[in-house]
Amino acid sequence: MSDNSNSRRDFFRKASLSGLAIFVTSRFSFGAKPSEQANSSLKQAITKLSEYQLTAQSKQNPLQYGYTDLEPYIDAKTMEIHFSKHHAAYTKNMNEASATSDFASKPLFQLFSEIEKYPVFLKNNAGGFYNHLLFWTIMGHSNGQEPEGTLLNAINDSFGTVAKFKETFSIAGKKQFGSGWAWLSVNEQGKLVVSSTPNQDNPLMSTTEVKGIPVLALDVWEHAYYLQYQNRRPDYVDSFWKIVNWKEVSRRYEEAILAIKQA
Ligand code: MN3
Repeated sequence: MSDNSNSRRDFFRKASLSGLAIFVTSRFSFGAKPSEQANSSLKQAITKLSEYQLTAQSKQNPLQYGYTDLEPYIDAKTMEIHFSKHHAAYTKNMNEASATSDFASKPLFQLFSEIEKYPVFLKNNAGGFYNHLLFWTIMGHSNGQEPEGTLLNAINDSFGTVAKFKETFSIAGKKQFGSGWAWLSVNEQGKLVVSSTPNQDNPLMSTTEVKGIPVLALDVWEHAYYLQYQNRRPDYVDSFWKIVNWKEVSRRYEEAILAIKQA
């Protein structure tokens, strides 16, 4: 018998003597609760993503298209203000709030996964930084693209049809009360799920109910549509489908699925 099993046996004997046997045995028999296992596998999966290199000191990535390229669905002035003022401000605030902190060099996704430990100011601005960074990449000039390949299969699997998925996602965006976001994410079981969050929260945050790796996002803050659509948020949400960059959503989906399989 190895030293290891001797010490294990010794541990159980001592635990039993001290009246802890039932507690110890039940811990070993049942292990972590399913929800704890799910959260820890998601925490593992996010470390495999290319965006895990982002920190609270990261900067805006340049837009991969011009301010006019999303017209007529999103007007150039809205894009300009949204990118160069709103997103720039979240980025600057996050950079400044973390500059002299011990979490400046920690991965942003790690901060999100334990966001309750940090000030709300950081949560709001780091969320604003990341959510917009993702948002810009999943849009592009309209070219009549639709989901295809493994992403299409996954959408059909979770929602029945692409039309039903779009309806579910659109409702999430239209019904989000006040400022917030609609999301399509890959959850810890590798399934696609739709959700919405308030403010600059996102599905990577420990405080968010529906957790996952986001692959598609829609900003439903008024600053995202008010110049062109005023109070008509539903029209803005419906227009969004004309400018989704499904190639990038697919890339993000494949990466998320691989990360979850490796976790
Ligand atoms: Mn915004």
